[in-house]
Amino acid sequence: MQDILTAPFLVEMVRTATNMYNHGWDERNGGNISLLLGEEEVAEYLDVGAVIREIPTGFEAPALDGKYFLVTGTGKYFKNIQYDPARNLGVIHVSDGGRTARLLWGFTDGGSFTSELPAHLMSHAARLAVSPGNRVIMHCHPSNLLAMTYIHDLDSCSFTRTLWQMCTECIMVFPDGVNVLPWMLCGTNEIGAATAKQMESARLVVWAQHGIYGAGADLDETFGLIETAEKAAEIYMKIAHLPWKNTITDDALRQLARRFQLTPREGFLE
Ligand code: 2HA
Ligand code: ZN
Repeated sequence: MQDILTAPFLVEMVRTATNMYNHGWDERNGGNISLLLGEEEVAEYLDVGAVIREIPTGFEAPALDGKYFLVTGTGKYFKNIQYDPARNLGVIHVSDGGRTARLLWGFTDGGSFTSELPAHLMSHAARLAVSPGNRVIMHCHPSNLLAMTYIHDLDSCSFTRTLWQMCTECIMVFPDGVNVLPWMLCGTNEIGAATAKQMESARLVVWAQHGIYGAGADLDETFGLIETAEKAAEIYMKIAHLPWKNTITDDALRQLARRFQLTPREGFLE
């Protein structure tokens, strides 16, 4: 059996969490990540039958029964993941129709998976249904996206159009746009179900006055998705209070879509 600390998925997780912390997206214990792993991949590093503990999830996720995830821990600081991955991360095997998480590795201080596991697992199920290559759900608190939810209309169409107008790359990176949820109590099955519902039509879901969820095929892609949306929000926050002389018009956005053969979210352009 190889040392899991050398596994490419673990190395990439540590690098990504560190990078997110360095971007200021994950203060204190803010943020959480889950990465879907293949059984063969896990079996190279762990005995999949050796269960350390069983942790009840408090919800059902039948579509994910039998699946393995590398997840961040509840109350753990992204800042510290790089110094002690085994304490701050865990590998879980979802069983019992999603009701139980079998801990196979990690959370060495007796800890548990992220408090946002419902939103993560329900979002994985929603994204896998529309995009079978999806592996990552990522949540964090980027300042400009958060700031924008205090001053911008929370309608998903209008929020998306503003982001698309803030830099030319945006419509290419997230042609499906962003969906916005109003403020809701976090850590609950309710916000999990609401997030998963929004994940059916977009890979980015903003939680007003809280943060953002992103979904993607790998950690790099998902990081890049959030990075691009946050960059657009940063530009918006720099100019929102100034008179605008120019913008990227809907016609320009359509030209981009044609040139790069993308289908912008239906009904989001006028
Ligand atoms: O505690 O970000 O949403 C981690 C969070 C909760
Ligand atoms: Zn959060």
